[in-house]
Amino acid sequence: MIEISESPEVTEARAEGRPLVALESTIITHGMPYPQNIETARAVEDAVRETGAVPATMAVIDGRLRVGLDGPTLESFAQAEGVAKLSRADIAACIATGGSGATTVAATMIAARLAGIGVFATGGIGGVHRGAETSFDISADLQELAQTPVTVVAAGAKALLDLPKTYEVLETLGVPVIAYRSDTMPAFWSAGSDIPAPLRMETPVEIARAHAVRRAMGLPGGQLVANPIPAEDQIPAEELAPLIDRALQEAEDQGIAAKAVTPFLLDRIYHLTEGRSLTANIALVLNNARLAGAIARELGALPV
Ligand code: PSU
Repeated sequence: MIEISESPEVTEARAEGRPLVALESTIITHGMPYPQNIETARAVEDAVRETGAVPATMAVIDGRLRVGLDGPTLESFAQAEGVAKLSRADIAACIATGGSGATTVAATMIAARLAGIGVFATGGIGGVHRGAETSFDISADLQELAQTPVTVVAAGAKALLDLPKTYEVLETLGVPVIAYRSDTMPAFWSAGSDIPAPLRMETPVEIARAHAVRRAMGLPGGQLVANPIPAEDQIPAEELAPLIDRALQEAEDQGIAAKAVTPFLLDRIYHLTEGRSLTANIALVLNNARLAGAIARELGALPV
């Protein structure tokens, strides 16, 4: 029913018992402009390899779930226009109809579970959009964290969202939110915020153990590891706030809705910060890839 094709690198890693880290593809097709998207995708894969783990970038291509993309496929994805953005609601339909698409956090978690991969690195998860009390726009990423047993390493939720409401929803859904070496929640492009961290951990092995204990207890769902952007790469929240407000106003004026909202806002903030948001986004994804690799290694070393 469902064909899963693994890259030779992923197959070899399995044969050698090496840890795997899942990576998403929507960040490539919808999150960053070309050519920075492909440069980042390659650099993120290399950052995972440097930890001794092996990257598995996920996508659906011609009705097949791809676990690990080769260089030419990654490049064609990075250059393609109008690629579908797949989430829980449409990934099965895409596979069934022989289609292609990039995987969001939610869809990558589903793919990782199918492939038996426990750790996944991205930039920032989706969450509760500002004004959700009238638009009802809440990312499917939050529900996925409640259901699918994958540890997601991100710089928190994207700061263009309503962060307090996003963390309220995660609490309601019973998702462990672990800030890495921080007492406050990171805010994507900024290292901290005034939101207290629900949980704090200091080492990859603690995070791996928490993943394993949830599995042993039969608790459904994953964990969110919120890894602050390195201080030297961050953009202060006060500086970003008026630019985020402006981008949100433009989205409203232009009637941008549903799946188009996040890519529109990221692109507008990129232009309004004259490219600095992208530089920060790249730095934080690389930072997350390194932490995810370390967690995957620890998870692989734990007794099953
Ligand atoms: N991280 C980034 N940039 C991105 C994303 C994550 O640094 O573009 C993507 C992920 O695929 C995430 C999606 O699932 O943004 C959120 O989209 P939405 O708000 O429409 O659920």
